[in-house]
Amino acid sequence: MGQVHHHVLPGRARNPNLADYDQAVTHFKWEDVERNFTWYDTGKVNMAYEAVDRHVREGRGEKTALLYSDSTRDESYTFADLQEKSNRFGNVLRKYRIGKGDRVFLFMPRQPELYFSLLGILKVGAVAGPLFEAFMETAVKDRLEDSGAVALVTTPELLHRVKREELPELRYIFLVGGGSDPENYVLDYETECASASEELEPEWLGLEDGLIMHYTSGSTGKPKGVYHVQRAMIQHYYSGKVVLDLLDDDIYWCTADPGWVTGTSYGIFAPWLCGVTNVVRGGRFSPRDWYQTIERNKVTVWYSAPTAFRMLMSAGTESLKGVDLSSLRHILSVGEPLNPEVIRWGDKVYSQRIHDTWWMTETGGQLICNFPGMDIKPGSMGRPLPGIKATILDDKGNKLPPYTMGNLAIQTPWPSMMDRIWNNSAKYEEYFRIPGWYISGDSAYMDDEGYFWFQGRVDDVINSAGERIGPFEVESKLIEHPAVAEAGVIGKPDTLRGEIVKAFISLRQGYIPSPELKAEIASFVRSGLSAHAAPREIEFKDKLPKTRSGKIMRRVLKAWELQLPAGDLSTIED
Ligand code: 6R9
Repeated sequence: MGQVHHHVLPGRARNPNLADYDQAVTHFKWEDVERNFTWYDTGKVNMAYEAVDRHVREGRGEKTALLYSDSTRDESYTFADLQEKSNRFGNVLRKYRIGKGDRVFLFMPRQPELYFSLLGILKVGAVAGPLFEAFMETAVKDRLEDSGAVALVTTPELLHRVKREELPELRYIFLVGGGSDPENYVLDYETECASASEELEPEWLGLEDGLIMHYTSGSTGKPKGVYHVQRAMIQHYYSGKVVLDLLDDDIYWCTADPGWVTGTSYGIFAPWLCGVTNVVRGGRFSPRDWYQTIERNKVTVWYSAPTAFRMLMSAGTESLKGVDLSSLRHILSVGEPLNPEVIRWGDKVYSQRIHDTWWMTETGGQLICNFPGMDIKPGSMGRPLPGIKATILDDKGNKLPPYTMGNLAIQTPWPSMMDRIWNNSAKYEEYFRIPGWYISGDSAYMDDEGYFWFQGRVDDVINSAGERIGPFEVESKLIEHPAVAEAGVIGKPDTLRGEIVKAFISLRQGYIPSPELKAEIASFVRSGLSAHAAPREIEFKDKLPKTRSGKIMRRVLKAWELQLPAGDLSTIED
């Protein structure tokens, strides 16, 4: 482990910024990045202005900003179009007195209106909260309630999952795709936008004013609202340049949904701050469809995830027949460990390296990466971005030597670091319990050349197909089922998805274990919470291992599953 593989393929990186990594690190100053923004001179800050309006003002209004397609739509929008559409929705929000600091959520599938309305929200200084369309009732309610969202943009198909009567702070709903119920403050998005002005002066903000909230899972408690501020744009822009390697004529495709942080930081902000053409493909994953998306749009830079690459790999050469992928010059991955096997497969089928990047919802942007042009060690997440200091700490905060596994920690602060956990300062402070450091929750080691190697999570968070799943949220839903007395949820290793959700369940009296009951319980979670959180495997047990204080010991469940020794059982109940 740890040695450079010297058969590195010729890179097709075009951005010289990091040609000499050590030089770049030595001379790096965030202030040099800040000079690229208009607010550096004017003092007027607004992410949507920098990502859209400034391109229009600087003569790039007719450049294609968004190439959208799904099975029924095929549309293209310029930066000037984005400006007009987002101004209109911004004016709609102002008409209803929604503005600076208000939380406005989005709950809809990927489609152009999601992007227009998100930008409109930012234009008026409100904080955007994108929710993944697969969320069901409970997941939607928990997030809208905790954030105190005052308005929601959604579609008629998803509206029934929004429990209005339980959400007193939610005043307005904007429906994309028809329908309205003005008495109940359900308004038609199109009609409202059509009658609004296309001129709008953005709300001028400070770097510490709100930008976006993403709910994400930890090992305990409900999902946490990770709150980011305008300052994050410095990191989005910089990593767009040096990690995504974006240049003017690139056609960029990030496959992530804006419901996850990758779909906003790198599906919206980074590409548009860098002024490049951004491809969005709606609908479901299929290998053929994805390759055709690359071919049709002549995608040059492609950002995806290990599970997707593994699915493409297992689809075999059949899916590649007759498609021309020669436009691709830079491929990146995030979300889970990128297996060396996948990298070697990528070498063959794409004739280039897939570049792994490491970061989290909380970090707001990429921190440890394989940069274009650098020697890649398959299996390593890469090296810290210039401006970022990463290290490995023990639990007391002592730095550990190379090749020793410990807590992956980042020196604070950096521009896109989360500003707070909404409504939960105790949770926020847990990340910063060692002064001067952010403790990621991942374990890793560093080799003697400063490359970082991911080892796992230190907590019980499950990573299935790149999606972060909190066992607590799933357990809470499970015990709402009448048959379930107790439930403990773990991640079980899986070759395709990295991990799958596995639930151990003890049944209430009178219920008899059966395959049908398993299926029913799984579908209860699927329809109440979301498909990705539903257990793919259920095992019934007479009793679950618990501490004397009554906490289910997931660590013991995991040991059962992996047939490992269960470790210290001194706190177990009996
Ligand atoms: C951006 C995003 C964060 C967690 C993180 C880690 C895992 C992300 C990874 C990786 C191994 C990588 N993770 N990138 N593990 N190698 N390159 O994914 O955010 O959804 O918050 O997940 O994902 O465990 O802590 P998020």
